[in-house]
Amino acid sequence: MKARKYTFLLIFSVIIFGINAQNSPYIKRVFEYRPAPGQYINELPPYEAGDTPETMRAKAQANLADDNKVMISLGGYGGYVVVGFDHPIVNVAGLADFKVLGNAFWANTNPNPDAPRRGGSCEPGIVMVSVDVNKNGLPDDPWYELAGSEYSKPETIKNYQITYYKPDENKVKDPDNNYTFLNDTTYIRWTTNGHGSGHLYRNTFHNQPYYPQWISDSELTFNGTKLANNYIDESGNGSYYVQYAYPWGYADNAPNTDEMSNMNIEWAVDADGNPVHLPAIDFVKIYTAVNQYCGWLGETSTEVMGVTDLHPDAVVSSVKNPTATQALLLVSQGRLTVRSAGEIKEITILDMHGKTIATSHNTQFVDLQHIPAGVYIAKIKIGNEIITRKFIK
Ligand SMILES: [Ca+2]
Ligand SMILES: [Ca+2]
Ligand SMILES: [Ca+2]
Repeated sequence: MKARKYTFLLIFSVIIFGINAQNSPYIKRVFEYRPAPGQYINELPPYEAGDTPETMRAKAQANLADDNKVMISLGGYGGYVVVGFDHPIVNVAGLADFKVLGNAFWANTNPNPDAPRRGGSCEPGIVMVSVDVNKNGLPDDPWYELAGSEYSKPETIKNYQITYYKPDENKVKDPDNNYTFLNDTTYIRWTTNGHGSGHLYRNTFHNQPYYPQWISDSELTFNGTKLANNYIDESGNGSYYVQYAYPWGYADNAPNTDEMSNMNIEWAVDADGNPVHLPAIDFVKIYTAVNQYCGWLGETSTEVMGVTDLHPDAVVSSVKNPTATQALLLVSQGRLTVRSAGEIKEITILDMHGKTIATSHNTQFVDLQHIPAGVYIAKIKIGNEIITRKFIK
């Protein structure tokens, strides 16, 4: 009798522990930090003699993990960082799932009333997601791009490839004699797969080497989707550049307080551009999405300060593909989401006394903001069937 009681207590405490165990909304691990050359490289985070890809990875992790929010720079086009969490980020239907923190800001005044979008310092990065399919804890599985607002635009280049060549830091400088801020216009040469070539310039504000010094390779190659340039020289004389935000789906493209910096796993597409449904993701990769140079501002580089799960306590239902008469229930951010392959005609929420406290028609969502925390019953009419589920708010 006593043994049974202890067994019960043990199980009970395991359940309580399970309920109390909280997922961290923040990055836990940086798996790889491989920036392209840039004016902030070797400084954000700082390179010191003897550093290796592993020690620089650890520095990037120290900056981004938990709530540290210390910036790293990804450099010019293609430079990237790969991060992971202490739990899978759930793809909640109809809601953004995570936020990428950068250092974008809006200009104080709109310099161009005719501009189609808000502008300031917007340095868009492509965001990719991946699932730990082989369950080894490492990001060695297929990647899916979050198709942001520019994904299908004709000016967006897919499968862009760029190679940067390590410069001789003691080379003879080639200054721009008409623009005093650029003191070497042939500093770091780059070539692409049929989309032109050029140089990443050196400017007078940053005197350290721009090529990542911990990487011994004499060439650095990156691949991905390239967005069109997003800057306008509003002054016309190289003194005032504004980088305009793309509408949605890019890192470091809008202030962290703005919903535009939120990402939705529902935007994921495969390499052929087909939408993929991912119930949850384990890894996020961010890379600089433009190859542009803005005079004294230097090359455009995506910066990252963190990634935050917007609903760390959301759970993936064990039912992977609900049939017409099955439904997945998810409660997050004050709303109930019902996922079903069938047509959801009505959702009625009852309290434990059987009293109706909310209803919705012809939608998968029910707003629960006004309902106190507790246990409830959802009666869901799918087609001509009614199913009943219990849930906790
Ligand atoms: Ca979502
Ligand atoms: Ca893996
Ligand atoms: Ca930035």
